[in-house]
Amino acid sequence: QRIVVLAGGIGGARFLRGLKSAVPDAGITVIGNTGDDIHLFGLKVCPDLDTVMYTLGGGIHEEQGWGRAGESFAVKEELAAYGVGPEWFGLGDRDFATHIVRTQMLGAGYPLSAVTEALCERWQPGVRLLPMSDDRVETHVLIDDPDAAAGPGAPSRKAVHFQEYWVRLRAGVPAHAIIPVGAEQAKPAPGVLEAIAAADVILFPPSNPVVSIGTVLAVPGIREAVAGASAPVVGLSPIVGDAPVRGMADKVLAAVGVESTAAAVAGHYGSGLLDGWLVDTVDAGAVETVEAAGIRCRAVPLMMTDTEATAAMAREALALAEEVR
Ligand code: GDP
Ligand code: FO1
Ligand code: CA
Repeated sequence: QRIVVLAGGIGGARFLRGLKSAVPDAGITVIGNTGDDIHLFGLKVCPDLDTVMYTLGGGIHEEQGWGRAGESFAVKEELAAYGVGPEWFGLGDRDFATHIVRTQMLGAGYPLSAVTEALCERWQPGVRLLPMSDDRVETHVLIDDPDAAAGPGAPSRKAVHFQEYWVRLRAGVPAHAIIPVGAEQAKPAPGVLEAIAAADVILFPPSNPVVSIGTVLAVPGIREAVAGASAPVVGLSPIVGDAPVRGMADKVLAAVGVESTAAAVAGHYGSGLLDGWLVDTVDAGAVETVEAAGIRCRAVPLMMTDTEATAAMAREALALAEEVR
């Protein structure tokens, strides 16, 4: 069975661990979000690809959900002693090695897809991990400019990198727009469209619908390929009880005018994209609304408390895919 999963970081990675456990013999291709990528200290950091790679490869910091287990921060402290920031982004010593290898290979001319494959040689995630694109795409967020000069005609807003909005500002200021800079010119990475076309099932894990899955879909050709695929497309809601299970997805949903409910997120993807949608049992009341929108919907437990609970979610998603096939 060939399964394609569009994934962000933590929500995607944890779901994938359950999916692998549920169907150990499946061929899983992950199309990872690279809109969160950031250049720091001359190094290219790919948070969502690394979160998937470390989680499935056994190197993740489990409680935190991102970064390496057993991490130390000597390099960060030394950089700070030179007054070199940003101090708000926590790159650990072990993690730094990944970014050094990646940046060195990119500098030697390898595309990100080849570099990711090389990094996965070590981690053996047990899935084929593809970046959505080899081209640079960087999500920026339009916020109010606190330093804006007053007066008519003066610019009052500015765009900041997604990580600055998410990590430094903790999504605590209003976001007026989410812009995947470079997406329009980006091409899907080699293998992405082929995997979607050849898939038996396409899954949207409970990843952020705007800045994770939304960014993958913003690469021209990917949304069209998913919508046109012969495989059923089934998603799992990251919103449970009208709030994100973790993180600040409600803030970026508001920025694109979508309510933080399981039904609204399904409607945001739409029946043009989704054939099936899973909501948590606490949101059973949403099933009717989603089905009225032309998307088959079931209410099942959606809390990824451990691998077995997550595997059960994956089995439910695959069962729903069979129903709508
Ligand atoms: P990020 O890139 O690290 O932010 O991770 P993703 O985009 O892949 O996933 C983030 C989303 O995962 C958040 O919006 C959470 O609501 C969702 N999430 C995290 N844990 C769970 C869970 O146990 N169940 C569900 N349904 N969603 C979850
Ligand atoms: N998230 C934080 O909240 N604070 C950090 O300092 C931080 C550092 C970091 C370093 C490497 C990495 O791969 C991820 C890191 N993250 C950090 C997580 C990451 O920025 C976010 O989870 C996602 O990109 C948000 O979708
Ligand atoms: Ca992310």
